[in-house]
Amino acid sequence: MPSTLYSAAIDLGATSGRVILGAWSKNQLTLTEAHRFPNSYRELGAHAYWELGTLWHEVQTGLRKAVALLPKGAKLASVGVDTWGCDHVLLNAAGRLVFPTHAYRDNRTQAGLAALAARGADHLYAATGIPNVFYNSSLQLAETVASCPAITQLATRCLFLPDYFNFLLSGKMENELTVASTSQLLDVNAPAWSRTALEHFRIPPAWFTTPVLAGRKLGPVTSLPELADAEVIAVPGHDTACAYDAMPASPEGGDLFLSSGTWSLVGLENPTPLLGPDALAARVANERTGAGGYRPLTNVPGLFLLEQTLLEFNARPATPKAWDALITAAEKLPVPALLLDTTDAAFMAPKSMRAAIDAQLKKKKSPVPKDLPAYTRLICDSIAHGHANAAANFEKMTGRKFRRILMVGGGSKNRLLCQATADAAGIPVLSFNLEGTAVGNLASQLIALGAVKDLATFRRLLAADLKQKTYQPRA
Ligand code: LFR
Repeated sequence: MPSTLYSAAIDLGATSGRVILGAWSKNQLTLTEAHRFPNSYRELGAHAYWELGTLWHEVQTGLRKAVALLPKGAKLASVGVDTWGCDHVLLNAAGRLVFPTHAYRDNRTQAGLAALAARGADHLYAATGIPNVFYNSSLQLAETVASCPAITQLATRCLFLPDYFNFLLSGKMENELTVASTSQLLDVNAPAWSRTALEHFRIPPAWFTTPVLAGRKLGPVTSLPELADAEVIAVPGHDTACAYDAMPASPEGGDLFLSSGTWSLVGLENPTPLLGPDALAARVANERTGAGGYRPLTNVPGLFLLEQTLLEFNARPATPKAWDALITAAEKLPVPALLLDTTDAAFMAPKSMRAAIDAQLKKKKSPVPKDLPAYTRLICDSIAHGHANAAANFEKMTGRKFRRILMVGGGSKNRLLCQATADAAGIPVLSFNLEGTAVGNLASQLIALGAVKDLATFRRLLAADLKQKTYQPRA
């Protein structure tokens, strides 16, 4: 093994993507951002779609830039891909796309969701450990089959987005476990597909193969000649699984995990799933870890609210200094008398987030914020309240008292949100200055390459030189 091992993490988020070069030397990981690019879905007619051609172009650009960053004579050992959950492609045996790729915020699943609510679908929760949520792949695929029945003849495979990028890179089609577990189609008790769910949603079982655990080597990169020596490794394909892997949690289990981006994923690691009426009521999603364990979490609406609101202000911050000024101004404002119900369906994909927020406040006869700092304050406090609720539910369900909340992701840089979370939850928040998803992605590659023994070892080594900031709860 060379003294420095180079791997690239391709990390695609719903609002931005990046390719990060990781250098592993003397048990230390150094990250260099090779490429960063915006991402968004586009509307066509009444629906919302991802532009996969653009994403693939950016991935290739990023990988070429990563190779250009290597010291003379060095080679990229491996690449891995993680993305947001739930979204997928349908392919034929030749790997041709046979259906456009909808974005999970498309409202095409609303009717299916209402039908599930009307019939009561607890048996689906018992089977899959995933609550009924509008973005689940189950509802999306059911809508695809219902609106386009010929698809069952055309498609032979369903790949989730990380699986599809792995396929574009390596030519191998595999379903990886962590992203498969976001679908509501996986058996909660096995690394296998759920007959109950597939039958319920009328989805052809032949579209899936038994999910592989993270770390599976898929073979060399076949689509970019300059990367022919690099191995494609199926890392935890779900970005949230990668973010959780990157958290230096104490092995005793006293930590709650919070990955804060467009969504806030509040949860824990557990050897078994959390099921039953309390878990269902708290919308606990029993997603899987790369190694096959469980990370029960609640998906709390996150910084999408702020990102979308900012788009409506010309005065939105463009530099770190301007961001700091906005947060400082928001911090000086009093705690809002009334917080937002961030789970309002009107906030999921509004034409105008500001108008949606104002409408909810007006309905409650509460004044609307007067400027951007006031919106920022209201949104951050409301998201933090969602974090605290989720934390309280997990304490009730597990009978455990959590000592700390570990936080990674874009929100960990937002001190207003970190402090508000500590205040609302009543326990310290430790925020890490860390590209969590990319780090978890790279960790899986390093373990697969034999450079690191296992995840516990990686976390221990990572924690040794990690910068962190602690926010103590205030009364
Ligand atoms: C975060 C995330 C969440 C998932 C949501 C939709 O990026 O992956 O975990 O619930 O996106 O897929």
